[in-house]
Amino acid sequence: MNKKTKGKLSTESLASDLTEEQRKQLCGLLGNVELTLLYKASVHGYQASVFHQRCDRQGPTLLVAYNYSEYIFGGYTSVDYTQCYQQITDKEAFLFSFEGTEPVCIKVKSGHHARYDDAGGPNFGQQLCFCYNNQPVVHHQGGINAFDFYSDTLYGEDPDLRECEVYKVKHILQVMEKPWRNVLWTAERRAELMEMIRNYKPLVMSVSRVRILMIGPVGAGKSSFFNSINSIFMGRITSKAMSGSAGTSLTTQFRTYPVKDGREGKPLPFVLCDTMGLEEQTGAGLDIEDISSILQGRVPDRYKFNPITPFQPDEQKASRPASLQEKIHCVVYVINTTKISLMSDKLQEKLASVRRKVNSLAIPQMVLMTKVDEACPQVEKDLQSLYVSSYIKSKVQEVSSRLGVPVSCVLPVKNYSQELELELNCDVLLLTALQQMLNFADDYLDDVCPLEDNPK
Ligand SMILES: Nc1nc2c(ncn2[C@@H]2O[C@H](COP(=O)(O)OP(=O)(O)O)[C@@H](O)[C@H]2O)c(=O)[nH]1
Ligand SMILES: [Mg+2]
Repeated sequence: MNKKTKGKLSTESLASDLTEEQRKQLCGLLGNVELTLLYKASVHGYQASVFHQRCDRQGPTLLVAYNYSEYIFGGYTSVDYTQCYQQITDKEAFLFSFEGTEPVCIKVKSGHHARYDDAGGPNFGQQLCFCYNNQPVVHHQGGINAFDFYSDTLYGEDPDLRECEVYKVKHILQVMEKPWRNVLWTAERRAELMEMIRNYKPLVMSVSRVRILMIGPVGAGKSSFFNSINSIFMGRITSKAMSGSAGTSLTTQFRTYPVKDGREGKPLPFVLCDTMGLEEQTGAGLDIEDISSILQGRVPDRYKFNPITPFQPDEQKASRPASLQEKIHCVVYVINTTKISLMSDKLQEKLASVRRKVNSLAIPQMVLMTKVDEACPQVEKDLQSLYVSSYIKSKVQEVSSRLGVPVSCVLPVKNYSQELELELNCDVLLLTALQQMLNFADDYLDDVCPLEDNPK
């Protein structure tokens, strides 16, 4: 193990056992953070009392344990240790274990019983108890199932610890001098964007409304984006598309959502198409063949996908190509900002195969980077700090390189999720993203225009 440490990591002369690379990987799970070593069992001892002396009331902490089988594993809790003798609810808690070079993250299920906060050693879900009985061991016990994990994959079933460290996790904001994109956060700008969207006319006459397809993992915020756009034009918060944080795909149907310009208003010139989530496993969630059928306009609204067999087009209909109006004119990958670093190879591969398909049909594509509020505490406080946050910028660059979409085609947004009222800054970002989608759809129509009978 590399014993070299960086100044940032240690207080007093405490040296971390993490390599620089491992520290970076762990920070990737946490956002833009700084780690400060509070407790190191080989120096301070494995007694729970010492652990509490050093780690109580320190805010969010990350525990990193090392066993003799070369496993590095542990957990994160966003809630202080206080010895209150209560079950701790912590929706942000997770366990991790290094598999190869990258840590695998196991999120807490509901957040309930994420820890039991007593005078004993640190524990996660009372399932995984570190420094158990003041000894250099980790103890795995059944009972509460706050986390789903196996002790063999997490730590090779070797309970003897050679080290146990607890780090204080501090979220930091790096502000840039100049915003890297200019946004006018004004009511005039919002009105102007709404007006441009209202008056938008697809470049080809046979297309009355452009069709925008949203693709992404479950929980990324696809349904919420539709709800947010719908809310803006309705002038109040709406939730027509079912949204939620359930583990498996809530949306199982292919839904096409037109948006009206107000309650009695005319339909707006676009349709947002919401798919079920893109699950990582093959044979679950949306399949590449299903996506291909959607792109080519063969899947009807409310078609219920079968995760086992791909969409089977109606024989008669399949014999004639779908009209331009029915096809998808712009593809939007919806990606949760907080999950970019955690994107699995499988998901990345699946997205790459979707992108190849989309490319082959010459459909423009962009990325909607959602949940910027959850990714950066400063942005949560003030959305206007979005484009001075170097962390958000780094996430835009990361998603751009992972998905192979230019940085200029990555649009960060905050969807409405729990708000009761519309908020100007949210609206400006959401409308800017939608405006870009319409422009892209135009690029596509412009391309296919000579092939159509009906150019304007
Ligand atoms: N804080 C925050 N929550 C969001 C955002 N977008 C979506 N959510 C929440 O994330 C969860 C999943 O969103 P949903 O739209 O159902 O995802 P879908 O599976 O892609 O359709 C819901 O609880 C939403 O309220 C966002 O930008 N910020
Ligand atoms: Mg959905």
